[in-house]
Amino acid sequence: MRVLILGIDGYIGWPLALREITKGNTVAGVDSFFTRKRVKEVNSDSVTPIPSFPERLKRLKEKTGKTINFYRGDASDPKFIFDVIKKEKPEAIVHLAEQRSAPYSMLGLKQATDTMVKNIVSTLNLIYAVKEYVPDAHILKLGTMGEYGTPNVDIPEGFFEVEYNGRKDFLPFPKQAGSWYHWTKVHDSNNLMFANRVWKTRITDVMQGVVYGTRTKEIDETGLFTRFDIDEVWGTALNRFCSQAVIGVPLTPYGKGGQTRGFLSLEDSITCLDLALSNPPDHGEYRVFNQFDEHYSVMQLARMVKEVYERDFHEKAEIRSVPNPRVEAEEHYYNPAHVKLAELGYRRSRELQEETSIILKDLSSFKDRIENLKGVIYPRTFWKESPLN
Ligand code: USQ
Repeated sequence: MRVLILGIDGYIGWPLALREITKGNTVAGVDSFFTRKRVKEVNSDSVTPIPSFPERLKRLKEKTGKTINFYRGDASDPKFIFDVIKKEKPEAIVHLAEQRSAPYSMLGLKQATDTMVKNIVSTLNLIYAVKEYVPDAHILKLGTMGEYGTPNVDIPEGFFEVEYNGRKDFLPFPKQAGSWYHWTKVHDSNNLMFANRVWKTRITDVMQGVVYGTRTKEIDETGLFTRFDIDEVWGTALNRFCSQAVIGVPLTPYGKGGQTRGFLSLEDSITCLDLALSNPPDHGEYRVFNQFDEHYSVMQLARMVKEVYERDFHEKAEIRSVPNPRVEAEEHYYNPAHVKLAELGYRRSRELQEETSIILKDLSSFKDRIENLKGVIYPRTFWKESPLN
C-alpha cells in the first residue's frame, strides 16, 4: 500500500512511519516542523533527543535499508498539498499534521486563530486534493475523544439513535469540546462528514484518547526514538506525571483530579492506526472509531505512577494537586463506547503498570534533560485569561 503521512515528524507520525515501512508499505511523508518550532518558543524541548529529520531518514536507511519520500511544507498551503498528492498518488493518507495542543490554542487570540486556520484549512485542503487526484483513497484523520466532552450520558462511537417528538433518526452525537484546539477537531469532523455525503470520500475519523509512552516495537528494534514532550503546553498527563516522578518534583493532577479521559499507549495507538489502514472503510463510507484502551481519572493515574515509581526506584514520589488552569468538570460521569477496533482484532499490548514502568526506566536515562525543563513544567496557561495578543 502507498501511505502518505502528514505530520510524519511528530510523536505519532514517526512511529507510524516506522511501523508501515517495516510492514513493507511504501511511505511518503510531509511535515513543516511546526511542533519543533513551537515547542522551542515555550523554552522546551523533547525529552528524548531526536535528530533533525534528514538525520532521521539517514539513520532509518542505515538500520532498515528503507527510504521515505519526504516533503517539507505546511498542509494548510493548498498548492503544496495538491502537488504532493498529485505526485505520490497515495492509497491512504493519514492526517496528523494539525496543531495538537489544547493549552497552545488557549495562549491567546493569535494562537487560537493559528490553530483554527492550520487545522481546519489543512483538512479542507486534503479533502479537495483527494477528490481531485485520488478520489478512492482512504483518509485516516486524527480527531480526538475530547470532541465529545464529558456529557452526563454514555458516549457512542460517533453516531446514535435519537427519538424526538415521535420520530427516529441516526445522528452524530452532540459535541462539547473543551478548548479551541478540541473544537477544531469537531469542525474537521463536520467537514469530513459533509465531504463524504457530497463526494463519497472514504474516511475514518479517529476519536483518539490521550497517548502515553516512549516505545513501540519498531522503536525497540531500531532505537529511533520519537519525540516526548512534558512541558505544560505540549506535554500530556501521564507522560508529565512520569517525568515529574523521575526528577522528584510533585505530580500535578489539576484541581480535584476527577477529570476522566480515555488513554492508550503509543504502541497501541500505532496498532490501531495500522488496523484502520489495513481494514479501510467501504467505498463511500464515513466511519468513526473511538480509539482508547481504558478510561482513568487523572488522580488515579497520578497514584498509579507514584506506586510504580516507588516500587521500581525505592524513592518517594509526591502528589500535589494544583489549581486547575482549565475550565473543565473535575468530577463527572464518563462512559464512552469503544468496540469497533476490538472487532477488527485490537488487543492492548501491555498492562498500564508495565508500560509505566518502561516509561519511567527510559526517562530515568534522560534525567538531566528533564531537570533542564523544570521551569516549564508547572501550569501557567489559564483558560480564563487567554488574552488578546
Ligand atoms: N491534566 C492534569 N495534570 C497535568 C496535565 C493534565 O490533571 O499535569 C489533566 C487536564 O486538566 C485534563 C486531562 O489531564 O483534564 C488531559 O489533559 P492532557 O494535557 O493530558 O490532554 P489534552 O489537553 O486533553 O490533549 C491531549 C493531546 C491532544 C489529544 C487529546 C486527547 O494533546 O492532541 O487530542 O489529548 S483527549 O484528551 O481525549 O481529547
